Amino acid sequence: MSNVKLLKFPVHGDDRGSLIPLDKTNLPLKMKRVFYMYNAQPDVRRGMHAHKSCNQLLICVTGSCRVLLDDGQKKETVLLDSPDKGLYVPYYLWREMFDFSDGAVLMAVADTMYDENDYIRDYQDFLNYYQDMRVKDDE
Ligand code: T46
Repeated sequence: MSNVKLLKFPVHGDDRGSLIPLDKTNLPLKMKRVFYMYNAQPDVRRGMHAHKSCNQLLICVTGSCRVLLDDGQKKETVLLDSPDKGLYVPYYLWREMFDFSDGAVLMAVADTMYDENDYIRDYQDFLNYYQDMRVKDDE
């Protein structure tokens, strides 16, 4: 799907364990905010929205979960099951996170501050809002 990136971060490991640094050399966005989701039940679906401007990098730092991405025409599901995998999700994609493993922690790095007005939480509104973008893509 266009502009979605599945990144693999270099791991610094030794006999003490592993470490992954995230900074401006490997982040695909300018970080303004970090949040993380945990205690999600296996049958729960989170997300279910798109954004108007907020790009994000999603990393399942513990456990695993799946992320469904939808551009209004195509859908794609990505498994995040390792802390060295980062999924870059541009603002205009509908996203749903599900299939959380026991103890999963999903971290998001975002390039905007939190603003509820940036969310499109209704699927039909999402299709309408980005309709012009899809028409241009088809041309
Ligand atoms: C996204 C996916 C991947 C805040 O007060 N500040 C924040 O920075 C965030 C992210 C949320 N909240 C509040 C708003 C809600 O009352 O926390 C509550 C749960 O947020 P929400 O229902 O939006 O959570 P998710 O898991 O459905 O979505 C989140 C992000 O909100 C969203 O930007 O793309 O993770």
